Amino acid sequence: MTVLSKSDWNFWQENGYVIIPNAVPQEQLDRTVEAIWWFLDMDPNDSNTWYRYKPYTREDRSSPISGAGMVEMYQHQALWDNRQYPRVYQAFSEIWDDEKLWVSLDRANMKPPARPDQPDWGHKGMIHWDLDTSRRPIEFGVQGVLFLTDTDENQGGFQCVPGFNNTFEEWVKTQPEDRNPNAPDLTDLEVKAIPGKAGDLLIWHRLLAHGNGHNLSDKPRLAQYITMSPAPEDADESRKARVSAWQERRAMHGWPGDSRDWEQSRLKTAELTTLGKKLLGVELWD
Ligand SMILES: O=C(O)CCC(=O)C(=O)O
Repeated sequence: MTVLSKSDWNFWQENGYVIIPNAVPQEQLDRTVEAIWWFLDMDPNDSNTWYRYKPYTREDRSSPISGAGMVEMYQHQALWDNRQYPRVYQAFSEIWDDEKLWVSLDRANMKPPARPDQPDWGHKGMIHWDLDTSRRPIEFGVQGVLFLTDTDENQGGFQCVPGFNNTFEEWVKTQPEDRNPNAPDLTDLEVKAIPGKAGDLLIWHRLLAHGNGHNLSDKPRLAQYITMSPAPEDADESRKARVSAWQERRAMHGWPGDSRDWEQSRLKTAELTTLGKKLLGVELWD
């Protein structure tokens, strides 16, 4: 039984993203939400605590959260349970038509509602690519986000220019030489907020310009980023780096990370299933 239906594939082709409902069970979503509040030392029932940190900046990394809501938590058991959940894996293996995958060691998101008395938290949203679109070839790749709670259109969640991955090469011919290769000029492009239900896994094509929006609701936006890609062969150095990040409960090199080291000092290393071990790389696929 496949996870993606014929109509999912048609939707994917047309829009550059697809939503897999009920990707993980509700108990796992609950545990992940709880883990985020724990990590941020915030009370889900007291909205005043949601603004307790200033967002981190390039110069000052002392906070565990960015203005766009990036939560610097990477190795919690709850995050791993979602990464190693078979339905999540199956969705990515169908998209790639490959069973030997590695999972990203990515973080979570908590974007609190914009509030006039909290000017540091008015992030209006962004649209970008996580690749340099001036380089060729642009290889196929995907990114993904798991909705941890129901998320309305105005709640600061995932947004994109649907189908833009299909029209990109034509569009780029109309752009100036010195355009920003990491973010499109949005003139004539239509950004759409994509609402979803708790447990939806949204997978998007990496050439789809995307980001998250302005949270104009009264609820926080909560999500976990998960993607997978074919496990590289002869990649012993990356394998070692991934295994150490998991064992030591920290971000991979190059990610902002948590200067408080909460995961390192307060958590045990996450337990992995056989699938989880292969997705990390501590066990080989063959
Ligand atoms: O928060 C989101 O849903 C989008 C995140 C994003 O832009 C990214 O992971 O590159």
